[in-house]
Amino acid sequence: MANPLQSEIRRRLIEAFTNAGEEYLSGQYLAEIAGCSRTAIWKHIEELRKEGFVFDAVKKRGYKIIQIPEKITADEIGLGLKTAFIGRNIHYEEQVESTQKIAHRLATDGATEGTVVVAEEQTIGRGRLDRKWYSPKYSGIWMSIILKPNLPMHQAPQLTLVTAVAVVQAIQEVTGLQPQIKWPNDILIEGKKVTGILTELQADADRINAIIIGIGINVNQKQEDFTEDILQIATSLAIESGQHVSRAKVMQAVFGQLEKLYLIYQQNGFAPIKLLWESYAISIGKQIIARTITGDIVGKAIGITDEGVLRIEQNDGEVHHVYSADIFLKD
Ligand code: BTX
Repeated sequence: MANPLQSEIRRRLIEAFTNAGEEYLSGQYLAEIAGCSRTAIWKHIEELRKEGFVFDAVKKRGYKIIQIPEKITADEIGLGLKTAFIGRNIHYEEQVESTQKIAHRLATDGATEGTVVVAEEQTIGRGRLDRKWYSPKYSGIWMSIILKPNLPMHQAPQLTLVTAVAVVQAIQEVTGLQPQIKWPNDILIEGKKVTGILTELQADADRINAIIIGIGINVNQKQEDFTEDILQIATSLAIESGQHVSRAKVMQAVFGQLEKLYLIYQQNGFAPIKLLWESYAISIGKQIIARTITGDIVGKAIGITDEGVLRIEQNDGEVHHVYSADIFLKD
């Protein structure tokens, strides 16, 4: 169904079902709004069924979508999406090495701001410092969002914090859970990691061409799905909420929250984001160990600077600024 006419019919169908809510739509009506025959509508509905959409079809009333597929499809993400640009252009793949890699290529080729690369599975999903990010099939959200902000390079790390706030709010919105942030990029529930964020830059000289924000969210894994090495430190939204969670809904919520915060950030700067970030931060006010590449810094996390840099006060009162580290809470 690659040709543009077919895609347009499909887009109109999805839009009609989005607007219809609980109502049934007749084949005749769908044919009219999509500008094709009823037979063509029927074929499109069969295609959607094959992709996992479940329709209720009632004689003389028409069709209603009652279940959306386990797979994430670009159409499913489009169904009900309210953003202006984030997630409007979805590049979907079944299996990739890393969505970051594809997003970098698309950004170089001129992809528009807000383009998202999403995959059902990553074989070489990566974290910071080339660490591994487990990204098993169909159970999480593995995606990279391309942003093109007009920012000096040193402010780019702030976008990791903007994203962390957006993900916390999206998880709250969809599941009612109350995640917390561990500086700079971990999102935890009950002390266990549910999300990692990896921000990468494309820049020449002092100009940012694009920022690629990689977000990995554990959604429907069960406890036994985690490998031995992360069993004790990882969790998923399903484990914490006790129910299956729609990945598409979480993605839509992330797009919505991120777009809102990104616009606030561009108009009003980092100050309002900083306040929100600190309200969700787990480590502020606590004794921590910051493991940096040059050694450990031990002290009290007293906040972040306007650049998003962590401030740690040592026992002798000296305040350190930490740009990159892994944080451990001292109990
Ligand atoms: P990080 O370096 O802070 O975290 C990596 C560490 O987290 C690993 O060393 C491991 O201990 C633990 N870990 C690995 N996989 C998981 C998991 N699924 N759940 C919980 N803990 C885990 C975090 O880096 C940044 C992760 C970004 C992932 C996204 S997914 C889409 C995009 N593509 C890609 O390759 N990376 C990003």
